[in-house]
Amino acid sequence: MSTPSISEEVRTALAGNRPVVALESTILSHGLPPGRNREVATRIEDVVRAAGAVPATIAVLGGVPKVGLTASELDYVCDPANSLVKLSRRDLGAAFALRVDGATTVASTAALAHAAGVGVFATGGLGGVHRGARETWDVSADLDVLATTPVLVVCSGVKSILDIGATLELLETRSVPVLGFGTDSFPAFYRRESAFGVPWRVDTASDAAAVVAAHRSSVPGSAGVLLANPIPAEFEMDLDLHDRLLAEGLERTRDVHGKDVTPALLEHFHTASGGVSLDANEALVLSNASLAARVAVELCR
Ligand code: PSU
Ligand code: MN
Repeated sequence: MSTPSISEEVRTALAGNRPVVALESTILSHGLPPGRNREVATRIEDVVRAAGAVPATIAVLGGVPKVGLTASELDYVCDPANSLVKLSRRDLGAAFALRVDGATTVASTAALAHAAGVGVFATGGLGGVHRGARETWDVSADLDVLATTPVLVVCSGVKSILDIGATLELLETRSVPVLGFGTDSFPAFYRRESAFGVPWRVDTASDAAAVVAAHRSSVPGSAGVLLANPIPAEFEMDLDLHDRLLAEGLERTRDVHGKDVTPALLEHFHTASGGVSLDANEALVLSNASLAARVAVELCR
């Protein structure tokens, strides 16, 4: 991996062993609509700072992997006119060599964060095993990267557009610890609970940090950890609306393939919910960013 270009602020924080939280850019370029994405980008960074950590949003600009974006770089990433390419980890070499502008997914953000020395990462939802994966083989590279990259990913579980049970089975197979934050149920993004439990529950940021530290230092061959934080209760989506959007979304995206599947499903939720899903998405990302920052602070103690 070519060494990422790390912003001055992030570099200084890392050198001083101060907390840093990595943030992905695909949620900005492909997960939220133009305009709203730029507002959310600022709010996420503000929330991380308020909790005492330095935000490091990650993207590839002109073929250069950037860790920590300036305000004008965030403008660039959020402007649909620049048509950023969605980059998973496998796309990074091509993006560097061909000098592409691209947004990083959980998989590529985690890889670049680790290369830069950042061990905590906040996002909205993790990619996972898609429904129908038995036929399509559609399993997000996010899972593979978590299994091989020593980064803590804080998210609100996975969307029910995915096969949540299969996603949890794969995380078990790949030895990725899954911690529920203040919950015994694995969260389903827009909903606080799914039909599935979590193997471990933690109720404080310091307990989460203690588990991450023990996992990293004492479990041979260990890699990433998933901390699943339910959406704030006041933003949880109504169950009937959720189920209707899900059924419609799956139906309408039946002919979509590859990396276009997840953005197409997200787009359907946002356009068909009259903004409810956008508010939910923003609320959960901010909550995850805040929690990630608190855990990063604890890890630096
Ligand atoms: N799930 C969400 N919101 C998102 C994504 C997933 O609820 O924005 C994005 C993330 O960047 C994630 C990527 O890493 O989609 C997964 O894409 P795929 O399923 O193509 O691996
Ligand atoms: Mn896929």
